[in-house]
Amino acid sequence: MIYTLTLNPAIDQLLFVKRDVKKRQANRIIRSEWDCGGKGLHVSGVLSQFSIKNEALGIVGSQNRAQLYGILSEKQIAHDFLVQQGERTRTSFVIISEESSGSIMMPESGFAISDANKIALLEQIRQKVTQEDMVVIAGSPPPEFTLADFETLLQTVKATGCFLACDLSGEYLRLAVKLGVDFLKPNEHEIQEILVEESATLTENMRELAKNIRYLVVSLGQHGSYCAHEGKVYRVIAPPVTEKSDTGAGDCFVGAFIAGISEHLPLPEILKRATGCSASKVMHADSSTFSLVEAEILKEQVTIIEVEEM
Ligand code: TA6
Repeated sequence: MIYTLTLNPAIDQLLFVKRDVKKRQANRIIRSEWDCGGKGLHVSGVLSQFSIKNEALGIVGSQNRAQLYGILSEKQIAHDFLVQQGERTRTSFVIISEESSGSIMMPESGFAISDANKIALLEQIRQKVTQEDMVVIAGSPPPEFTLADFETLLQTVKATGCFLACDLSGEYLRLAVKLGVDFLKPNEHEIQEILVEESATLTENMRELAKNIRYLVVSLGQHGSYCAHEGKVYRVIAPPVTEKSDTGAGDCFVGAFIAGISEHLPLPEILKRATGCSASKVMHADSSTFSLVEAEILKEQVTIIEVEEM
């Protein structure tokens, strides 16, 4: 089983505008849609599209639980959330302009998890997760979820002996590196937090970090990614696509990558599939839609080159 853990889920409110948002004028919303948000939920959505059994875990607020569950059932995402009474799962506003590509994402911070739910989450992990499972922890933790809380969480997951994948940033990313995990996917900015040797190149740094992280991917947006695994570093060049919204593209990559590992595919195939899926996602306006058919075609346009150090 693959469990995704989203400590701070969201409901994305997609706000479509005609032109790019500008100050001192009415930026009229021409339509608005809802989508699930929070990185672990998107990973779950991708796994479900690949028909890979998974369950989304995390903590949701009671107030808008029905709305979130409705979106999840449309996307066939199975879940076993803990519910915090009297709270509301945060909204993440995503502005998409018809005039230009890209999106503007503005997530609310979410509610603080109660001590009782922190304990219940650890208990749920101890009861559910076994050595054969994979756990994907993705997205920003909510307010007041301290680094010490996060360390307890990571140690609890690690104690099960499962495959642990993380998509984190800042001090949580640094902690994941320190404790050692099986998969990490910082982007080109987030990786700056964990460089071992600042004067060395990115790929030299990745080689060093990958001694402790089985699969280390650094995503470069439309330019593709680097991946370090078993002493080798690969440069992955993504196919050019017409971008509608980049929101959720990284999560789509992670979901497809984890799907590939769980199916024991060779690494070049995993990288091609994940890159094809995220390129397809970018062509769609919402936060989670991608097409398996488009991804199959785009996958064939992905180039992978092994990087040799000078
Ligand atoms: O990566 C896209 C996304 O999952 C959005 O759907 C949005 O809700 C946001 O990221 C949440 O990111 P955060 O880092 O705050 O967990």
